Amino acid sequence: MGLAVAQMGPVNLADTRAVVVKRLVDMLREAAARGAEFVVFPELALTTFFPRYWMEEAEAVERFFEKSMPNDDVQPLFDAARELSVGFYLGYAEITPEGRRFNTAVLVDRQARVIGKYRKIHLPGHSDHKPDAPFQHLEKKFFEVGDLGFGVWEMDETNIGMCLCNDRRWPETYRVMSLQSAELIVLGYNTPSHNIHWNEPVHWRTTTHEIVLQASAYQNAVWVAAAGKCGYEDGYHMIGSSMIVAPSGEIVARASYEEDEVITANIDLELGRSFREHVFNFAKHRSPQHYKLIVERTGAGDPLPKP
Ligand code: CDT
Repeated sequence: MGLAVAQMGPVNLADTRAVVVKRLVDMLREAAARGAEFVVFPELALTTFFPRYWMEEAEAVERFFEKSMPNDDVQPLFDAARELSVGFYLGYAEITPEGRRFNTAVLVDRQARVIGKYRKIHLPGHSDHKPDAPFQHLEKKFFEVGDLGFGVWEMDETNIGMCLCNDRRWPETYRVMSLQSAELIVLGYNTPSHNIHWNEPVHWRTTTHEIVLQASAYQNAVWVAAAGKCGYEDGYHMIGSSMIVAPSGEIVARASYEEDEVITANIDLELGRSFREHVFNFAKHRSPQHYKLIVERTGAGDPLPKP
């Protein structure tokens, strides 16, 4: 499978949807020219990472949310995908007809049909105003926890699962999808280089990103493709390091810059099968009777009584 990750440099508050979508179309064309059949774009790809700003919900909806997908602004991307016969994953802020708000991604096939939707489950940050923080992380204010679960869709005989940003740090995310026979897990992210919640060394933001993608690809025998939006958005820095990781846990392609950049790999889906048939033969080796706490407890508690 020809796979591309289209990393985005900054999207500033002043950038219009038209300008942003043109950048996405340019990268889709470059990816197709390099043999890609599927392109992964970032989380909230159409706008700046607006949860960093304190504002009322109504203002956020007006400026940053999409009422439908596709819509007139995004249609050029869907048209290019159909013309080039390239599928894609795209993250955006969704408002439903009932007024519910989600951090969403869609899976679009090579005929430009939306065949899957994912709504982000692990929402980081806070919902209150933190005037002393250098910026906000208001995903818990602007979005509801996703209500669609972690799905897997078959596209051109490949089983593709989706998640978004902070989801990638949680092992359950991948395992729920690998138990549905996912072969490729795709995700977009916006990771601020500074963690406003504690004094996390800046370089850990990138190393932890790498570690979770590599370990999760290996432990679940899947390919993982992660596309970031990065660089300085109106002065606020986010990490780059978009990448494609093999089921061996090895990074096979990685972005070098903090700007729009297409990386590609010809991925061998059979490689995942080898891991699934041997070390991670789930049917043969898993012992779910010993994993009950994972669904019974949310937070950590006391050790279990000893048998
Ligand atoms: N967008 C997103 O989910 N970002 C988080 C930052 C968490 S720090 C509050 C991430 O995990 O990259």
